[in-house]
Amino acid sequence: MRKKRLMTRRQAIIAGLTSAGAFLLYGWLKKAPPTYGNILRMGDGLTYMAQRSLLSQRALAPEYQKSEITSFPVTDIGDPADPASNDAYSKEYEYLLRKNFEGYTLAIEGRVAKPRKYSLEELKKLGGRTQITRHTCEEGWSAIAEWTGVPLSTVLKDAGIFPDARFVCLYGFDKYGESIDMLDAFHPQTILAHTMNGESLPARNGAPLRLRVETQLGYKNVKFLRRIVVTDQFVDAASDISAGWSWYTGI
Ligand SMILES: Nc1nc2c(c(=O)[nH]1)N[C@H]1C(S)=C(S)[C@@H](COP(=O)(O)O)O[C@H]1N2
Ligand SMILES: [Mo]
Repeated sequence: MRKKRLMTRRQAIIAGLTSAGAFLLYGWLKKAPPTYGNILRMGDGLTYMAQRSLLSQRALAPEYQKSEITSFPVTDIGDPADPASNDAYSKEYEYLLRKNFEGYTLAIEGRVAKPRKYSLEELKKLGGRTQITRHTCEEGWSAIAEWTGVPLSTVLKDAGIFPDARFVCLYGFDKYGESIDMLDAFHPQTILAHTMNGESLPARNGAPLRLRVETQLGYKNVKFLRRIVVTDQFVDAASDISAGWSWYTGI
């Protein structure tokens, strides 16, 4: 009688360990970054898995006081107000900039029930969030600014994303693109910013609309937004301008 009970307990422990192993393996697979398997993007593995395991998925990036706001260096690939400075700036952007973005729209398409275009006014009516955060560029500088914009989650919900949606690709008027996963897209500090330090976004900081994704390094913050595409599978939206950096670099 006693022996039988012991056996049962041992079996239970073995069964428990086996399923714990399976669970861990499953957990690991779920934390593998979407670039998994791409040799050039191997560095994503460590950061993605470590961050996704260690941090609460809702952890907020630090927010600062108005007195801590700093200036932003001019580090861009050219001045969008002077499209001749770089052919990445399209004629379309040049035209909109000259008209002070009258008639500008942001397109949202892909895995959404209502693909559509939003004017800036329509976006602003959806709601807003203001945050003073630190932008950290992978090239080694950082700067603090106050950003106001509409949460990306609000826009995604308004467009009616399908349950199979997994990634959000964001494209600028220049030849720049990035994709983020749904955790970053639905992060409360992930906003489409139209206002910087209380004034409409200056051209060089991404007018009329830029992404602020405070959980990621600088280059994920796509400026001059023109189009958002929701996908059900991983799309490495990085262009030749941004492709040199890891897909995922959580901070
Ligand atoms: N469309 C677009 N977005 C972009 C870039 C770009 O060249 N084009 N550069 C990225 C990089 S590397 C950084 S550090 C920030 C710089 O933002 P800032 O110009 O407001 O300082 O924008 C990011 N977003
Ligand atoms: Mo950057």
